[in-house]
Order: sequence, then structure tokens, then C-alpha cells
Amino acid sequence: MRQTRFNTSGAWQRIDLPKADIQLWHHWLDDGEAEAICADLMQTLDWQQPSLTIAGRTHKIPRLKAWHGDPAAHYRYSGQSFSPSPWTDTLRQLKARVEEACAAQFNSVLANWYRSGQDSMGFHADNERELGVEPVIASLSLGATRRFVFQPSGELKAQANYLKSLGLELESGDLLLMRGSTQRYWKHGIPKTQKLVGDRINLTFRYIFR
Ligand SMILES: O=C(O)CCC(=O)C(=O)O
Ligand SMILES: [Mn+2]
Repeated sequence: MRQTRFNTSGAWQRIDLPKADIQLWHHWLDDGEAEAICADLMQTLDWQQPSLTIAGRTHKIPRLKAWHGDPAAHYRYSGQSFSPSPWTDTLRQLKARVEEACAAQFNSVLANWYRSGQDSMGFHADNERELGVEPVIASLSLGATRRFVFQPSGELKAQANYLKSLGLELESGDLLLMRGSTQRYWKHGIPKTQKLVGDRINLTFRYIFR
């Protein structure tokens, strides 16, 4: 991996994928701080486990999630509009630090809590219309290490079927920044694992346009 510095000071590494702009700041938070923040978030966020209906069958999503942000940062999903829960002190402070590290602004955060290796997130792109044409997404990982996998999306796969997936072992305190055309050409997900892994919380800071 090539070392690069961009926009702001810091220890960003560029992740080399075509038609993507992905940067990783390994151990952006040290272990102690990441652990304390993870414990705080478990207690203070508005955790829910909604159901999804796929092909006529209803399942609870395989993780817990919470959505916090500015009151105006509505999110539309499956024809419904959701208002975020308010910022907690911890989230507000983290948001300011993430904004500085990423030289970007965010008005909401989606939190996901993977309780074990059986919790997961399917492949998707964060390309909803309200995220704008080139979404800037800052993703902070806390707790257990999990494999985050990129796969070329339909459009890119059709152009270059030699492209393979790329896995990143995201550790506690790692900050991943996705910008530019990343969401257009790549999908990402957190596969289940048979390994014995503990709790992991991931925060994705986003900017929702109205
Ligand atoms: O848990 C992760 O690292 C990924 C979360 C994610 O992709 C999302 O919230 O959209
Ligand atoms: Mn995502």
C-alpha cells in the first residue's frame, strides 16, 4: 500500500482500487480510547433491530442499528422517511474530530453493532439519492476486528471482469474514508465469520442533502 498525505495532516494510506477514492487511517484512535467510546455507544445510542422483507419473507436484520444526526437529516428508505435520533455528546465530539481528519462535513451517522461473527451486512453501495452524486462517507470501527470486503459493482464488473474483490481487516480505531466514484463502482459488506469474534460497532458519518 502506498503512503499518501491528502487535504490535512495525518497518517492516511491510499487503498489502491480502480475508479475509487478510498483512504484508511489505521489506528486513528488508540485502543484505550476506542474501547471506552465503544462501551459508551453501547449504553447511549438508540439501538434497534428492524425487520426487512426480502422475496416475501420477513427477517430481522442480522445486527443492531442506530441512526443519529441533525433533525433535518431525514433519510428515505423503502418509501418511508426516517428522522434521526439526536446527537449524543460522544457522537457530537467524534463527529467534529472525524470532520477535521477527513476535511469534510457530516450531518448524520449510521451506527451498526455486530454482536458476534453471525452478525453481518450484505453487499451494498451507499448510493442513495440524498447522499449526493459522489458521497463522502467516513467509517470508524470500534471493538472486534472484522473483514470489510469491496466487490466491483455491476457497472464496473461489466467493463472489467478481471477485477477481484478486496478485503480489509478493520481493527478497533481504524478510520476509513470513501469518496469520489467509490459508491458508483464498488459495493462493500461485512460477511459473517465462523471465527469467535466479540462485539464490533461501526459508525458511518454521512452528509444527507435535502
Ligand atoms: O460495518 C461496516 O464497516 C460497514 C457499515 C456500512 O457499510 C454501512 O453502514 O453502510
Ligand atoms: Mn455501507
